[in-house]
Amino acid sequence: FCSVLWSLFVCQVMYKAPEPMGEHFFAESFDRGTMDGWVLSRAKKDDADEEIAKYDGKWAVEEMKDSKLPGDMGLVLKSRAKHHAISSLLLRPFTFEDKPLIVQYEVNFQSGIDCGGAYVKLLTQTPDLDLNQFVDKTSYTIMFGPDKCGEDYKLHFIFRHKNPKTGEFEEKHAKKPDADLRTYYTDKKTHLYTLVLNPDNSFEVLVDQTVVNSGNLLTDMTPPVNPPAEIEDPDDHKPEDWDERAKIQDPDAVKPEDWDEDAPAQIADEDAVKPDGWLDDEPEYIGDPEAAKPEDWDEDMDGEWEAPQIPNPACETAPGCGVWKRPMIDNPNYKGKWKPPMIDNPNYQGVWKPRKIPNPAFFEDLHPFKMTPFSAVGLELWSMTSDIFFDNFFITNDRNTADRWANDGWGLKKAAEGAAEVGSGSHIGLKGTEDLKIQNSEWERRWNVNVFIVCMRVCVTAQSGLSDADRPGRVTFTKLEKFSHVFRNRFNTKC
Ligand SMILES: [Ca+2]
Repeated sequence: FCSVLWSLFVCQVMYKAPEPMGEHFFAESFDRGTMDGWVLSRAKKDDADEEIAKYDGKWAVEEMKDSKLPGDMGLVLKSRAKHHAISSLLLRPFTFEDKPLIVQYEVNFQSGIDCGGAYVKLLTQTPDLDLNQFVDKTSYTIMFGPDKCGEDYKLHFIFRHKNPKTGEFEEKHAKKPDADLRTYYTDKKTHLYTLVLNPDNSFEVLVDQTVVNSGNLLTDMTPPVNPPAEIEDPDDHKPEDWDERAKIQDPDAVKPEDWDEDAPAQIADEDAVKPDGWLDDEPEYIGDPEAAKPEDWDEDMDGEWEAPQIPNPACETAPGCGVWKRPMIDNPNYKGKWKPPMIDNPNYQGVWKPRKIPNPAFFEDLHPFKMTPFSAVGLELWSMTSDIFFDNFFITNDRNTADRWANDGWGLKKAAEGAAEVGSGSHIGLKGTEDLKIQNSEWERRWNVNVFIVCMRVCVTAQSGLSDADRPGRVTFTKLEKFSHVFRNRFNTKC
């Protein structure tokens, strides 16, 4: 029993690196603790100031700052305000044929993220691809992943489409996800980013195995993969006599004879009567009788002194003072300037538009999934915040294989981080949130049970090792095995 307890204690810090199972083109857990297989760019950026032109940002393979899984290493972007570029060749180039592409990796913004990217580039297989010279201009087939600056939260999915007519490449951007992405950048938890491209041109972008964006390469990219079949003729110009006036003044209308254009808009109200008590002889304002001429007033210099004007106190109780005037009212006979009425223009030709002509640049590519093969995965990033943690890169053409890798890597990490606490998915406002919560709880439970089972096995191994030559030792093994079996059944787990 004591050894079981001891094993439990030891096993709480055990970690098992994920192993790729099934067909894959790239799998990297960094758990060997080295950057073997990764190439640091030694290039310089063309269009940058000298002091920041070099790709000299630092990378390290290390555990997360507050790792809950000792031994679980990742690739960490270590420098602020520097260009970083690192890449690694795939096991073999990925060619787009009749199977999907699934790209998956984890990001943890350990120190938050002010302004910086954490996206991957899948580098196009070209004869001159040199990972030592990986720069921003290096050809990529797909760019995918999070990017944030200020309050602009992005989750890129961009692919470079080859124009079948000209052979030139053009970036096609997926529409912005509807989901609120902020949590993924701010909660300092490890999030799993997955891109799924299918041979039928459909795509999905997932975070933590929940779809946040989806669509079709033919209909949901900007600019569209295929240009319009017709365009407006740039050589067509509006004729000078083109009549775009929908309404005109009636040329046959005549001003009625009784139309008086001179009648004023307002007239004095002849029905008005001067109110009783109106003081015709009292002015509205009088000189202030209490005012006195200042002693230093010089009539030669200042002119004749006059008392300042104040409202006439005699008017305070009267309806008015001074000359009474009739109030003005609207003139019922007012007509104003005569204008002919508007009628439909019999010569109206509509709003002019240039004529349509066949688009000389037109082409139709119905299989944009068949992108240019890629042979390396790279991170080419600038960030104002360091400590971006990357882990468990995986590229495959089999969804189940990707899910298994995710379960063994991100799933374990998620459970260990305690992120199963309903958390990360609960405020992203997505349909799958409940599923995610259940899944996370399941992970937490399975992780705990797995830890226990591993402990049991360690214990059993120790016991059987001690009793190789002693059959009673086998009895101990059987008891522990039985306990393990019962425990597994109690928790209804397959592990
Ligand atoms: Ca790892």
